[in-house]
Amino acid sequence: MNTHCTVSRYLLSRLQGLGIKHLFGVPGDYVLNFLDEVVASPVKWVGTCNELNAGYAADGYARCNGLGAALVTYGVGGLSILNAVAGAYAERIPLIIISGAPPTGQKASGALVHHLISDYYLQLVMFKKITCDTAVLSSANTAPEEIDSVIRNCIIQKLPVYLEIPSDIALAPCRSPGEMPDLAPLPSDKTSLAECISKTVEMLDRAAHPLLLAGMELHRLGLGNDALHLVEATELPFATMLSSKSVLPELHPQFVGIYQGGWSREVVRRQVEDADCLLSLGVWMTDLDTGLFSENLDSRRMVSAAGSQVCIGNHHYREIQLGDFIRGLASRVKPRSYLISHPLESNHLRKQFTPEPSCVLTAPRLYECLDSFLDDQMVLLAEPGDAFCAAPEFHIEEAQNFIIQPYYCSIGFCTPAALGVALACPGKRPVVLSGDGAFQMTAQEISSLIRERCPAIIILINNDGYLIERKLHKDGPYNDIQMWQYSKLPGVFDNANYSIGIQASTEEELAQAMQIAIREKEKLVLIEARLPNRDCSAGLERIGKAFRQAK
Ligand SMILES: Cc1ncc(C[n+]2csc(CCOP(=O)(O)OP(=O)(O)O)c2C)c(N)n1
Ligand SMILES: [Mg+2]
Repeated sequence: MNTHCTVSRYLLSRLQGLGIKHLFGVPGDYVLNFLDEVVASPVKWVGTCNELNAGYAADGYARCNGLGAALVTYGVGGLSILNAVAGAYAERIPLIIISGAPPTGQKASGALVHHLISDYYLQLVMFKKITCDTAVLSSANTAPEEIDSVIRNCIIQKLPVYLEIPSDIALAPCRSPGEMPDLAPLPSDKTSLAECISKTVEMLDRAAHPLLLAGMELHRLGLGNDALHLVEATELPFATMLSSKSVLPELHPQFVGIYQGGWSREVVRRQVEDADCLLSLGVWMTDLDTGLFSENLDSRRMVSAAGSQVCIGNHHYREIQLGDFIRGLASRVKPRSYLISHPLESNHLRKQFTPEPSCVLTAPRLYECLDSFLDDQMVLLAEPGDAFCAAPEFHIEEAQNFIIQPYYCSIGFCTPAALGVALACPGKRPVVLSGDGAFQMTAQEISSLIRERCPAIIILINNDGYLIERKLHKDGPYNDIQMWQYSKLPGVFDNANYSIGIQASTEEELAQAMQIAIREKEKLVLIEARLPNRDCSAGLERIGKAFRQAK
């Protein structure tokens, strides 16, 4: 046995090998042994203000880097990160969650140690529900295999995993890491694959108005380029959904728009629903992606590939990996040489924003202004709330440049996630579009953004409370929140001059503030956009109406 290797070093070496350069978290006595090894390794420790934020930061990191990791202490830390891990599980984001734990001797004797909830298994049981694999490293002999197996599942299944390391095991000597575990994706069933590709090719070649609907799994499985190759090779027009926004470029001439069932723009809804062959790739028909299930799609004219199966009419082909299906189709479908299948109308050009002199800011103008400033070096993160409802209107050209939690929808995600985004893609600038309510959940993570010199732009939509909730239901006092002096916050968290806070109440002030943000490339800039009269986007008005009617 190589005495220089320990369980901690083994794990850190694997993290490094998988492209993890940053580890987010909060210390505690059960993880200090491991943390000493972290700071001695090339993996950079990034402390956050709390564990929930560490989880969100690791999630943002994983959305850009392909994998993220967070470290917490037992009980108090482990339970604080649960909501972030649940979000990653719901949305298929691969995260490695490492928790320290009391030493094995104490566990064996059942000692009543601090941070214990009721027994030594409760935290593990909770994590089992929201991860695809777990391991409690109870012996240095078995730890390497257990670490490799858990990591392998994380990467292959694209889901969070949980590793618990008792504090004594962290320093226990173990064998040195050998070859990386085999991370090859699961194979498809060859016969079924060939059959469903042939059937799909037949349907597409026969169709006069086919269309490709690109879904969230393309994002999660990193299949954007394969899907782009397919649409370009075949000249198929395509639509995306809010959850898959920008997985295919939005300035592409074949882009039809964002499909949201009955909430779609009419021209988009018609083109998707009237397609005589709809190739649906990686789509999850969630309530918010389908306008509260108001989609009107005829399954007889559809091919749906998602969740490792392809459905054509009543026929289900199982064990089909989406990537294999898309690449197989691209090599077989005939290109369409006529423009009839192209979008009916183009709405894809970014408009210039010219502020009206002395004009009070409104929500639609705020979003127009922001859209005009976005560029390919920015990653837009949008919170649930009006930001989320306005999101379809932004023009995003690259898959990696738009991040939301479209399904789990936990408010407060974006500010800490921006920390992960900035560290995973140092060449890019995160732009957080957040409501005041969402921002209040995790605002303190601005301090970590400043400490790490992440030049995020935070656009704070100050519409005086939980506006989306006011619109979905009759209003009540529970939607009121304390008014903060938001633009002063960067100063509070900053002990040097790495940040700027600006307030904007008119179109001119906003345009000026955006110009400052662009100019001050190295600084964190928070722009508090004050919207009087609880003004909102057309998208939120529509969604509010749909929710109230559905009651
Ligand atoms: C963690 C969490 N708690 C509660 C909710 C329910 N929720 C969804 S949106 C929202 C209000 C958002 O308010 P704000 O951020 O100000 O956005 P606005 O609608 O005002 O634009 C709440 C409380 C949630 N999604 N996530
Ligand atoms: Mg609000």
